[in-house]
Amino acid sequence: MTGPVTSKPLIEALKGETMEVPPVWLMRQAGRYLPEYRELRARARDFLDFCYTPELAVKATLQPVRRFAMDGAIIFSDILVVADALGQTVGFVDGKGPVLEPLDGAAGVGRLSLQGLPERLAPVYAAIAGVRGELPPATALIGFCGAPWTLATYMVEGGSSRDFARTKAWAYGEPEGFRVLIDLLVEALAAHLIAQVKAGAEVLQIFDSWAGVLPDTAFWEWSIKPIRAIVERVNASCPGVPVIGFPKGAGILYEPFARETGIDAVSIDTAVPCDWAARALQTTITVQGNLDPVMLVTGGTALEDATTAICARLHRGPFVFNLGHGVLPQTPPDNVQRLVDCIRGRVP
Ligand code: 1CP
Repeated sequence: MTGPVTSKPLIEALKGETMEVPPVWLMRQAGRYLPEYRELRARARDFLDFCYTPELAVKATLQPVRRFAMDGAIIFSDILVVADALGQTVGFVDGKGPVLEPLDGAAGVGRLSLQGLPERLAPVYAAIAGVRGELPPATALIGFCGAPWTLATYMVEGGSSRDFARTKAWAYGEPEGFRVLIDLLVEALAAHLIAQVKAGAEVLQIFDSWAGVLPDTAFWEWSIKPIRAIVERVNASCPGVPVIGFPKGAGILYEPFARETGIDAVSIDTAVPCDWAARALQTTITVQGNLDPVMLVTGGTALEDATTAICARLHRGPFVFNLGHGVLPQTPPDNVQRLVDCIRGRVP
């Protein structure tokens, strides 16, 4: 091939092309496992401040891209910035994770507002524009948000949860009240995704990290339907921008999720068998996934064998290499290099 790079492998794969070498990026590819990230993180007052300082967010986004020549750059931000922008009190406690003032039912939802959102999230959009200016020509910039259900769990529980009991009790016991929150989140998240594209994002991913805890009828109601509403809005405003959906833990419900939400690609978690994904999903949609993040901690021939096996099962159709969930903080960066080399056929 000659001439300048005119296309980006990640975008081609997401649009349905079967690639000779699968494009690769990793969920949570920026983060504590990188020494240069820890150095940058120490410069910000707290994690939200880090996300809202474009100069720092641009640098964090580009760190793994420069180190590993990833095919995708995911903007450094968090799913919880939208809760913050809606007016909820959000904090991040080192070693504990996110802490929010829990929403107390309808009254709490009534205090949230879409009004201040574009202004509060302006630094995220500034960071996206900044990254676009510095991105290698073959790398695609990925914007993202949490799905309404997943974001709602953090907003209602006040942080991470084991059983999601408060959120489920509300969704099961008073669905019309819970719907007011979900509908508000559909509006907020669609606006946030569209603004990210206007700022320079070329691909979008919707993280439904806790979709897998829902029984099937609730999964349709609170995962599939709200995501479909978001995808419809995004497609209308940003035609041609591919959207990836990640309903972690959805099991056999991956099939209706892929079919009914209108997404262009589906990210499969570690428990989804690649052979099944090739048959049930990849015939109609691009598949992304699904190396166990612990393999990336393990390294060695186990990592290479697992990587080769995933590629062998999914290379016949449109495929993007990724993990089944995010990079773990204890991951040796050299193992990430080894993974990328293995995918690109550079391991002897
Ligand atoms: O520096 C630090 O210690 C903060 C750790 C951290 C980081 C690096 C948090 C707090 N968020 C992030 C960045 C982040 N979060 C990114 C961009 C970086 C990248 O991918 O390279 C993205 C895409 C997210 C998305 C995110 N945040 C999700 C969805 C993906 C997933 O992991 O399932 C979720 C659920 C969150 C909430 C959140 N924010 C931070 C933490 C530790 C968590 C998870 C809490 C929990 O496990 O419940």
